[in-house]
Amino acid sequence: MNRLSETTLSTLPASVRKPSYERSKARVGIVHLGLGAFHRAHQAVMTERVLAGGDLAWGIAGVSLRSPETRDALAPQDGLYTVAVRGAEEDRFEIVGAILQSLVAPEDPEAVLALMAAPDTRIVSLTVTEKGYCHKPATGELDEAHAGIVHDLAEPARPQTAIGFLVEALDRRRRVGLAPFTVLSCDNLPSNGRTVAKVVQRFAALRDPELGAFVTDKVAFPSTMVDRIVPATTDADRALVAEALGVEDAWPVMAEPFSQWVVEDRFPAGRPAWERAGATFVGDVEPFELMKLRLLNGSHSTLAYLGYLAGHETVADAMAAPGFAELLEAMMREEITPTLPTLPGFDLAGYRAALIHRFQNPALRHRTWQIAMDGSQKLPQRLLGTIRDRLRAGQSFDRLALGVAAWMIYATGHGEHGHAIDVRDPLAQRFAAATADKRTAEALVEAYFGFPEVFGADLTHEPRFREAVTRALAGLLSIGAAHTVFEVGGH
Ligand code: CS2
Repeated sequence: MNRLSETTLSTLPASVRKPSYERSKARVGIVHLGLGAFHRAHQAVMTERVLAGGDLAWGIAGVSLRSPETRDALAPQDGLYTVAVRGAEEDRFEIVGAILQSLVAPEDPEAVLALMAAPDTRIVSLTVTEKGYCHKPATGELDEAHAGIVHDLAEPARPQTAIGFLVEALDRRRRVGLAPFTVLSCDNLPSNGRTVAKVVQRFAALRDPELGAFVTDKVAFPSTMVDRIVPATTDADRALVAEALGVEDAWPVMAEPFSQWVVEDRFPAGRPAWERAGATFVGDVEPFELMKLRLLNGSHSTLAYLGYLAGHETVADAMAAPGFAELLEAMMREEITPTLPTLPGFDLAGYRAALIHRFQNPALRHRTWQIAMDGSQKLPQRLLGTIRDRLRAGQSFDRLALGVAAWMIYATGHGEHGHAIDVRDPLAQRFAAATADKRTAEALVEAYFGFPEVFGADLTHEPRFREAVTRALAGLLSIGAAHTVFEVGGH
């Protein structure tokens, strides 16, 4: 079978959407760090619409900070790839051409820096996941002991971390009198613009106080709320795409039909008209971010840990089991919604109902194990912030505590019947060591409270938190996740 490329585009079925602009005339205006599936199914698709609208100044150069796999898949395809939009009833396919170049940072950091420092580059965007910010999740401060940060401070011209790349490129622009690019975080972090600003400004100041002042005074870091469910691609997905397209795509991406992007409109160096692609530009993104992180991601993580422990491979499988949908619905409505700022005119009940529906999408096959990754980085903004607000208001949070308790069991590395779990988390080894000989709920909670970088100094000293999590954990340890959800879900 032929490979997807510029030359095989004309052989695709007429129903497949293809780039409608002259790709050879497009220029790189955006350098994107973190060339994963999410970026390719979200920002790149919105940018594709801008290019199709005739503004060819906003092509993307995608940078992988670690592995060459995506570049190796895309290069023989002239950068083209498929987005398979998988709905409950039908699939739609689109070929995206917005990624004009792909680079692998460890192979040639200089090439990445040169592109970031080029006059045409006006935005550097990021999807590097929570841990890519090298911050302390509980406080948002730069983790100055992080191995990558230590390296990048010692060798600024050959950075390894996204933070090191941003600061070195900004410094190069400053030295030649070029205006800085706008830094656009597209990760699921609270106030992601402010979070990245804080770590970048601190890193720059550690390198040189003048550079620190420049970054603080001159660089814009708009916040964004990003949303689209994009499971990791499997070989079965590749086969599905090959069958539908009649050509092979080494790395297509799978996505749900829903896509949302709310962006703070602060781009001193200019920006694409992403609103033409459905993005919403607002003065203050934070209420949207909080809503999405707490309702969607908070439920997603709860579902992932409980669902995994109960033996469900995918989100849709868990949603079909007794009690899960009811548990999430009640958790969102009773425990999370009252903590959210009001968004005038926004239909929160409709948003919650849509989330349940999205999680039920049977075509996506989103693995609970995938969402369970990096819990130590995700829990603070997904569940713990909400719990803090509930505590402050003197309100109960039993379902949120159940999510935290399920994570505590998951992160020990041992599932319900003693089977080993492949825990992916920067703190995985430390969690395993700290919980190794702990059998009771009390002992486990005590072990996890030794991680203030996750729980902060406050929650570990909060008796109501300890009590609620210990109770949830004791329940899970005695009757298991499936029964607990069945009972709590109100059956
Ligand atoms: C998920 C998110 O993997 C995860 O942790 O909760 O990636 C989720 O699918 C997206 O945030 C949806 O926008």
